[in-house]
Amino acid sequence: MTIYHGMLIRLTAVLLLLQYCQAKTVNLDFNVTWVNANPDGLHERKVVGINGQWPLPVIEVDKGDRLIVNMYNGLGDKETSIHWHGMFQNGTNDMDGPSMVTQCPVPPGASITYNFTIPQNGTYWYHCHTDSCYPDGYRQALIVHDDQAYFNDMYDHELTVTMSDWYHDLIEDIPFIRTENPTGAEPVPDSFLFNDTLNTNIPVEAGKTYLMRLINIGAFVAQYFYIEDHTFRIVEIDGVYVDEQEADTLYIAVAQRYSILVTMKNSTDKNYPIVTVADSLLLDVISPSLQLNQTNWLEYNSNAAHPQAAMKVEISSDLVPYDDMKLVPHDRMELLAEPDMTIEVDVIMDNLNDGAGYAFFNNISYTRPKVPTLYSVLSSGDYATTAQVYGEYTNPFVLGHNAVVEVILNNLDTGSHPFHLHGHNFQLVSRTPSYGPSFQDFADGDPVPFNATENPSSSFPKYPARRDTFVAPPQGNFVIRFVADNPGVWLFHCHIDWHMSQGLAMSFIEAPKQIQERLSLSESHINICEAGNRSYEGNAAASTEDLLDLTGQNEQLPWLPAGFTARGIVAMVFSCVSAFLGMAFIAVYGISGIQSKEDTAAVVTERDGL
Ligand SMILES: *[C@@H]1O[C@H](CO)[C@@H](O)[C@H](O)[C@H]1NC(C)=O
Ligand SMILES: *[C@@H]1O[C@H](CO)[C@@H](O)[C@H](O)[C@H]1NC(C)=O
Ligand SMILES: *[C@@H]1O[C@H](CO)[C@@H](O)[C@H](O)[C@H]1NC(C)=O
Ligand SMILES: *[C@@H]1O[C@H](CO)[C@@H](O)[C@H](O)[C@H]1NC(C)=O
Ligand SMILES: *[C@@H]1O[C@H](CO)[C@@H](O)[C@H](O)[C@H]1NC(C)=O
Ligand SMILES: *[C@@H]1O[C@H](CO)[C@@H](O)[C@H](O)[C@H]1NC(C)=O
Ligand SMILES: *[C@@H]1O[C@H](CO)[C@@H](O)[C@H](O)[C@H]1NC(C)=O
Ligand SMILES: *[C@@H]1O[C@H](CO)[C@@H](O)[C@H](O)[C@H]1NC(C)=O
Ligand SMILES: *[C@@H]1O[C@H](CO)[C@@H](O)[C@H](O)[C@H]1NC(C)=O
Ligand SMILES: CC(=O)N[C@H]1CO[C@H](CO)[C@@H](O)[C@@H]1O
Ligand SMILES: [Cu+2]
Repeated sequence: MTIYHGMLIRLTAVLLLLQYCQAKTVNLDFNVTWVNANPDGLHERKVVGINGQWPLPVIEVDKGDRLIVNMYNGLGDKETSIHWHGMFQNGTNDMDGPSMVTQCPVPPGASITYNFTIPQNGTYWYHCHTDSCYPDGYRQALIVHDDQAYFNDMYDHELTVTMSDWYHDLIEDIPFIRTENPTGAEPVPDSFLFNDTLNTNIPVEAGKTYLMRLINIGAFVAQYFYIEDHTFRIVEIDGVYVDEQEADTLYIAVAQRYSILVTMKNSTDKNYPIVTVADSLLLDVISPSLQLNQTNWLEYNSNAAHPQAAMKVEISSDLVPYDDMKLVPHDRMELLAEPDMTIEVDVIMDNLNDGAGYAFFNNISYTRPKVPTLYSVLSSGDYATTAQVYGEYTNPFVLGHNAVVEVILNNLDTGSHPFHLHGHNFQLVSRTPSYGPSFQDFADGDPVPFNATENPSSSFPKYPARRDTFVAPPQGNFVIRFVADNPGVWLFHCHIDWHMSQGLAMSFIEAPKQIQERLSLSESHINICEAGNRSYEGNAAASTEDLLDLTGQNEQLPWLPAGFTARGIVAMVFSCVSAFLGMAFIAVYGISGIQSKEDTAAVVTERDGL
């Protein structure tokens, strides 16, 4: 018994040592500055570069490594920060990156050091998380290699491919939240990129199997993905290994990742289109010059033709993507127990009294606090478990340590939204409607909130798929579960950056007492706040005297007086604006958002006539 025990201890020690020896530290210096780029060949523009380069460096680490990124903000005119999308940051919540949530934004001329270990594996990405900065190019893949992945001996080569939407203007120069756009019509991208360029040839060897890591690093538009005459096997979603599952088409919303195994044909007489098609249902106006579909190639033979894709005709009926809810995690983690806490949220888009369009969880449009929420946790002592401290407009929910948390999300909006939770992946336990051609039909009827009688937990999957970004269908709903086993302040938000800027976010303050035990505010983090004249202590209103007094907190604007409708605002705005010749575009922009819900064809016609 004792001998056995002793051996066990020694064995464990050796194993730990092995793991420790293998893990390394990856040190990176990021000097963030503006550079020029022209990825679609249509327009050169200013983009956020790192060390003078764009596309940005792909970060590759091994499971268990420590990543240290020393970032200097050399932009001169913009604050910034980095979020490591999908990283749990277990014990390092202050390295998560969202401004005014876990840190102050880094002002021009200041630096921050991100320093954390990566005990996970799979496909991730990093992006700016201050205001709307990542669509300006500040986003790239982060790959965590794993020498124990179950599919390691099932492929010969590995590839990483990103896809994204792309704007020709700086985000700050694109009008969006404004009276003239009461419906919140999202700016339509100018193009869609494939690995930050277009017309890519991916040279492949006949007969070999490739692990392709696909990442939508876009700001807005989801993309369908398929390869002509090839099927593939899905083996990972958002860092979670799944049992291999054959599929031919994927729907990849912004922030989502898929790893697939693609086995090449034996013949080398042809090259095959890799097709991405932007989900046009998300777009209010589609200009005739916007190329929704892109052809890139699996290049078996550089001398053979590179044919354009013969597109599947109707997206909704022909391009039926694989339903991510059907995937089974390879670790067979079972459905979590009945929740200790259930959070039910309604998603709506509406106007506030400036007439502009905003987005809401339960009537609250997320508004930055005056102190980063994590710092409020660290400076509020026993009050940390009281949600009120974090202010009404961060939409805070305090989660008990190790509680099973269920989020029921009712999407009362006619658009679909990809929701992301920081610090966790979560189980996908229910979604209505389920994937398929009818997904979009829901947009036409009334919203369907979650109904527990019709979808009891006994109908939930035994081994639910897990991921960190999940699409809520138009006017449908979803239910997710996770364990609050990662003390920290974690944002839950729509990953469409436009909607995020409209306030579609809320805060989970997970196990605040345990946060206080594990973390303290470092000198370097305080310096960053001071450099930007921000408070780093007290409640959301920066009060340190009475933590329950939120006087002076940042608030959303008041609601419109009853009786005002978006349609009324458009009419009003249109009559004012039409007096100004050069501004006609803006009026059409706003109006088209409304009409598109009824008749997209009419919008296009109207635009053509302009
Ligand atoms: C960052 O890059 C800019 C432009 O190349 C250079 O002027 C600046 O000195 C660099 N700063 C740091 C801290 O490396
Ligand atoms: C990174 O964090 C580890 C663990 O807290 C610490 O030992 C190390 O000094 C840090 N490195 C830097 C460069 O901050
Ligand atoms: C995609 O771009 C990244 C960064 O430029 C590069 O490292 C990677 O090899 C590219 N992928 C393919 C398939 O060419
Ligand atoms: C390619 O050839 C190998 C070896 O002959 C065979 O096992 C495989 O099935 C072939 N693949 C295809 C797609 O025909
Ligand atoms: C690709 O999209 C463009 C418009 O975005 C369309 O005109 C073209 O017909 C599409 N190509 C195919 C092959 O369907
Ligand atoms: C949002 O406000 C509306 C109108 O005041 C009210 O009917 C509704 O119950 C509110 N919803 C929530 C979830 O608080
Ligand atoms: C939920 O579904 C049950 C069974 O179909 C129905 O009787 C009930 O009215 C529904 N509840 C709501 C709130 O719609
Ligand atoms: C965080 O670490 C604790 C152990 O310290 C572990 O129990 C928990 O599962 C981890 N949570 C996540 C999300 O990594
Ligand atoms: C911070 O405040 C001081 C004094 O009020 C002012 O001089 C300085 O310009 C401010 N700095 C920033 C970055 O706003
Ligand atoms: C977070 C995560 O996905 N971890 C996985 C890493 O890889 C091992 C196997 O090597 C899996 O069991 C984990 O689930
Ligand atoms: Cu959204």
